[in-house]
Amino acid sequence: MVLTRALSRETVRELAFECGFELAGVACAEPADDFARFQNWRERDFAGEMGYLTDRRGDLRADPRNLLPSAQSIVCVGKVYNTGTAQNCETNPSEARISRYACGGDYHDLMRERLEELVGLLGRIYGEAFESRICVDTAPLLERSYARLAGLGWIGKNTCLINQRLGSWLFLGEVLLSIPLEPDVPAPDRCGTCTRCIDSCPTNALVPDDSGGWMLDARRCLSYLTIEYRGEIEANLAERSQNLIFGCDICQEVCPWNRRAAETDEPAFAPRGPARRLTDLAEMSEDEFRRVFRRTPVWRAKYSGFLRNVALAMGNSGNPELRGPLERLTEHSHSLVARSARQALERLERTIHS
Ligand code: B12
Ligand code: SF4
Ligand code: SF4
Repeated sequence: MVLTRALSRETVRELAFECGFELAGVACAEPADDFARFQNWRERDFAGEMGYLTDRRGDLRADPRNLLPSAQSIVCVGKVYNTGTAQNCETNPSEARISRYACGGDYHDLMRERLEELVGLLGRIYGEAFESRICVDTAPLLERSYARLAGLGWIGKNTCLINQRLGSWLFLGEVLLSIPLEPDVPAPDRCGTCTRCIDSCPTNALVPDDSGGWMLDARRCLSYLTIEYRGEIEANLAERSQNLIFGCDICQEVCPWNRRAAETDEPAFAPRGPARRLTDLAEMSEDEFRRVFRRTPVWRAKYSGFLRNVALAMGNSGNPELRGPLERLTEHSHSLVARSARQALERLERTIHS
């Protein structure tokens, strides 16, 4: 491979830091061995109803050149999203918990803007014509796999990319480039004999794979159920969702590598949104939901999914004062919300009377 002298991977890293990323590295734009792992995961039906992973769009993940035929390198970046303000309502079951990544604005916009800036800087130094393609989350690319190959960290048993110095509260993004760059070396696995994430998962969603490692069965994962899943959540899983109304951080909260996790003061990630009392959230109209959560990650759950989650959290609260507001939700015009509220009310009555 002919390497461009002016654009070394060290230069790329420095430029990425200038653009506000805490991590950067380079991987080859070639198929990754991990695609076999991805296939196996799909075959075991672990993707649930995430059609974009099981249909043709999923197949595109076999080779990054499906996204940019001229790609030779992938610049992978990591951006810390942990604002250090883990919600103090974790122990109050009548208040909602929203996972850390979703407490601020929509990260896709910020990551894309910064990656565009990076492409501009790379262009100025490279000085010749080249092609590029930016990916953040939604493109059919195995982001964690390439981040691992680019040396950003290892894949923990909780399936997250963990960096030894910064922890795992990281967003990932990539730029595919038609420029050849020397690749980085993957970081070693540092989970060792620890199994804290597996032991702490409330729904046992982390399951053994076929090679002595671990996989996430999304159908059991509270992150999938509260964000991506559009139907009624089964009672035996819903009763374990505590007060989590959007996403789940448990398998990262317990990880020793997050004990001294890096923090960010990026204004776009600063926590915002309304009070977290479940009773207040249960009364939100569709218009209010739009006003508060549009352009934040929570928007993805849609109004009906959001209220479904709020109803389930009320059912798990054990608080008799939530009976009235929950009864009102059983009459909701969205049938998903009404059905979920009925399930939650049954649970609440059971816990109050036991
Ligand atoms: C679908 C999806 C989900 C699904 C399924 C997650 C899963 N673990 O499969 C759900 C909705 C559950 C989810 C949840 C979350 N997600 Co998500 N999600 C994705 C998405 C769109 C695709 C992931 C995918 O292909 N899954 C299928 C499995 C098989 O792939 P994988 O987990 O990526 O694993 C690959 C590699 O890691 C590798 N691998 C896995 N295990 C091992 C082990 C070894 C030893 C080796 C060598 C390799 C290896 O092989 C796999 C196949 O390539 C990516 C964005 C993207 N385009 O990649 C974001 C992404 C993975 N999610 C992200 C985030 C932040 C989250 C949440 C933290 C959000 C939250 N708080 O609720 C949780 C974390 C839950 C968890 N423990 O994974 C970040 C990950 C950041 C990080 N540090 O790892 C991503 C990269 C988005 C982004 N651009 O920042 N997510
Ligand atoms: S995100 Fe929550 S439910 Fe999903 S694997 Fe981690 S601990 Fe389990
Ligand atoms: S909790 Fe332990 S096993 Fe799980 S990802 Fe962290 S170090 Fe690895």
